[in-house]
Amino acid sequence: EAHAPRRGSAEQRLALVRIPASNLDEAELTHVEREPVDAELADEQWDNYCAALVAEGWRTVEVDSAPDLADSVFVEDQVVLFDDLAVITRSGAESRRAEAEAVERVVRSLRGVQVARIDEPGTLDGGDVLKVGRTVYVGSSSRTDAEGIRQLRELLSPRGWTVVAVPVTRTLHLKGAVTALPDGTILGHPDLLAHRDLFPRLLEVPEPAGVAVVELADDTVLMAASAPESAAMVSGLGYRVVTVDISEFEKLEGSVTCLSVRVR
Ligand code: CIR
Repeated sequence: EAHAPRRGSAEQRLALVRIPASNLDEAELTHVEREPVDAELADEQWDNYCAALVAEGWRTVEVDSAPDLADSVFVEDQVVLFDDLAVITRSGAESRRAEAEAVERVVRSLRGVQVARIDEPGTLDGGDVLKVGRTVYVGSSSRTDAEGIRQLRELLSPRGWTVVAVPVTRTLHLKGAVTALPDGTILGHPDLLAHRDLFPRLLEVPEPAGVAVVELADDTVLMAASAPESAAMVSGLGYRVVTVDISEFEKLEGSVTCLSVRVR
């Protein structure tokens, strides 16, 4: 249970995380071939990921472990925050639906957070949701369907967000193809992105893994060690770039974004 200061106050920089499951090596795979996962290394990389958040001034809040839910470490897919509204998702992969319950419990313990849900039959994964200013890009993917997008739009339109749906065909999730820098510049990779014209101010990064950045502060982002040229490019734009090695999670189609949910 976490007790956060009032929302909007400067101290509240919480990140939800969830320790890797014992059967992590059974995680869902869609676009990549299965490779052996080193469970011990995965745990170490997860610890380092959490330590990097803490070092940058975030407080990590652990969702109760789910030893049998292989993909539970990818907590980002289960909930998305829009100001004071937390939207609990309904996973596109049936094997992942049971992850939501414990995530919802933690979110409900956060002060000042209102909870809504994507309901059956809609599906939506947090990995398909990219917020840039008051625009919410939502991937229409193998995980997020039209009904999920419709429900999200219905929740967000009255709250002053614009939901822009983006067909996703080449990656599992939208955020496998694009994320954004703190200044709103979209980072994308030409091989992964099918509809670049939907995005204003798009910068192409040299490596596929380089599209994923987590905003840690106005001037700081977190990136994967597997994308050194992209990290150098972002660093050249005047950002501090913190890198973490997440090789074991990348084998399972995870990226830096999906290992936490940032609550501001
Ligand atoms: C899955 O297929 O659901 C997981 N193996 C990977 C989820 C990655 N999530 C994300 O990028 N948001």
